[in-house]
Amino acid sequence: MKNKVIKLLAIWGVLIFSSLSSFNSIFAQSAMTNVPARHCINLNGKWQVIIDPTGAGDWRQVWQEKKPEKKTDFIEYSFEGGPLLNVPGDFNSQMTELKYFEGTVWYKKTFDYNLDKGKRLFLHFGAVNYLANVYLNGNLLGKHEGGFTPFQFEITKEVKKGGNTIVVRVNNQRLKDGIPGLGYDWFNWGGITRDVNLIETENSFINDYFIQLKKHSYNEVLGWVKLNGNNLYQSVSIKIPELKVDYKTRSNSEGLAEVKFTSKFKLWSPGNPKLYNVIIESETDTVTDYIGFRSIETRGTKIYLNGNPVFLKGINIHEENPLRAARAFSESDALILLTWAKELGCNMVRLAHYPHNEYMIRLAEKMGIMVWDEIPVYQQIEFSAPGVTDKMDLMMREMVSRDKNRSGVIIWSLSNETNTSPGRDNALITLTDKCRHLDSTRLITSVINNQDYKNNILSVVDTLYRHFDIISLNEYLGWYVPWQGPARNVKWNLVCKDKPIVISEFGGEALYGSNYGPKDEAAFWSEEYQEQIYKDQVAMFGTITDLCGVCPWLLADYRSSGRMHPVYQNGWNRKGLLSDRGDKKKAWYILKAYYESINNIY
Ligand code: GCB
Repeated sequence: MKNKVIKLLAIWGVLIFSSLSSFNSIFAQSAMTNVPARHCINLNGKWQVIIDPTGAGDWRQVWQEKKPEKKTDFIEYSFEGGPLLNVPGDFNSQMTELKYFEGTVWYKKTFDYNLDKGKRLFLHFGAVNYLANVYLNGNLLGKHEGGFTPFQFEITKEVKKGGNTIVVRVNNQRLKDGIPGLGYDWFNWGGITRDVNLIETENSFINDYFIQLKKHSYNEVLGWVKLNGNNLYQSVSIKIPELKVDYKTRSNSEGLAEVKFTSKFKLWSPGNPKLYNVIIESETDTVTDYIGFRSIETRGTKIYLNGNPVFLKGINIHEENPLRAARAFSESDALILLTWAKELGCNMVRLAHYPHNEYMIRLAEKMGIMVWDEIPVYQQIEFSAPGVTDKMDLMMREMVSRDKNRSGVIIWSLSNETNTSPGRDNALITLTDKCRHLDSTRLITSVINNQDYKNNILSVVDTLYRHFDIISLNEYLGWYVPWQGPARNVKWNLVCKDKPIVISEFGGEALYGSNYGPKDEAAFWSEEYQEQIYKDQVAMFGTITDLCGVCPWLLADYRSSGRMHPVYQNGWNRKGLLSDRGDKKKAWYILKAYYESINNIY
């Protein structure tokens, strides 16, 4: 068993390294786990910025911050006297000039520090969308690609006593070989969108750990602790005071310690979102977490939570607070979104289409809401472009690494609506296998939408789902695809009949307050039309035998520049059950009643 665990640990270590090194010469380090529990100095607040639509800052080398020495030194940039932006936060919603901006913004922040001898310092970003080049005191620390996952740099050697300057070149231009690629149906919020922290640690510290129930078990924890530093060979303990657990182990010469113990847990569930205070201790460091223990698995065509069949009453959510028309980033944003989800009767949220901020994940867990966590491998990804599969790999690792101790997270979703091709199949099958290696305890899926719908028969032609734990299907019957017969008579034709099915999207647009008018065209944007889609869909759900969950598109209207109808959309995707002001549309009540009618112990 010991060998097996060490092998698993080796997979984490080796694969993180190899995926990083293959597409970036100076790359960020993968972030340490559980940042909120560390000794952090927060760098949030006002940052000075230079807006750089032409990329002139690159050749002027603005990170060097040259200052004029004599009157005839004409240096054509300066952070001093320029605008300020809030961090965290997208830049588009903070200045009218930046509303549709997709390009470079340079950010600058100064800080004083006095690092005691023997301590280490890390600069940690919760997320920067999309490319970040990070400089400290005029020198490049490294780069990170990907807008929704954390990364860090160790700055122990670089940090100066007294004043230091961080400059970040943030670029949110769409890339053909980016993830997501050029086209996506959400707003491209750029900027330093999540918290920035300095994290001080001891020389040897607890870098990471995985403490979850072993697959299929309700009482056995199987995991590991990983130390970082000079002193890797240490005694390590896991304490759960409430359960009187005091498990002791030792790390090996690579700083890896196996964790394996049993206890009588009150299992986490939506009805009882029990979290335990867990103390992870080495000789040189202590990290405290709140961890839940639960089992999630499939057997045949059913999903089981803690051994009980569960129907996922889901809702899709974008990481956007519609009331501010801005990227969501705080615990209070998360509270608004998740309180709505609760009121709707949901027991799960699909955090579309990328990993949301950690407040959202942790609050959902606390509130008893299961989470579907996803990476932005979305629609037209260029699977064959050089480096793309490495980027997918890295994003999957960064998501799993951050959220793997959250019992609320039950699903890793690795893509949404990709077109069939051998390149795509290979890439997604490989990614699924790697994800399963990293974490065998959760369900893995990819969302597919390649269906044929003729004579009221819906045939799923994309059979990639054979490789996943659940079959996740998006269908827009009643909206993009007109009904071809009564909804309750739709026949579902699946090639693979031994897995649970979840409808991961359905819905239609409605402008709040728009009702059937004398003109026909108005019907398609009215609340009544959206309401009818929900009624028809609910009628159809009743006929799908292996249906284990539904997840409508989506909780609230959200910004999407491609939605250009000047009257009904005006830059918003209107498929929300709530308007951009939080008003409930008629369809809200249909879904709520449906969820209330489902006899589910969760
Ligand atoms: C989809 C996508 C989702 C879109 C939605 C829509 O299938 O997965 O991201 O925004 O349709 O509104 O059309």
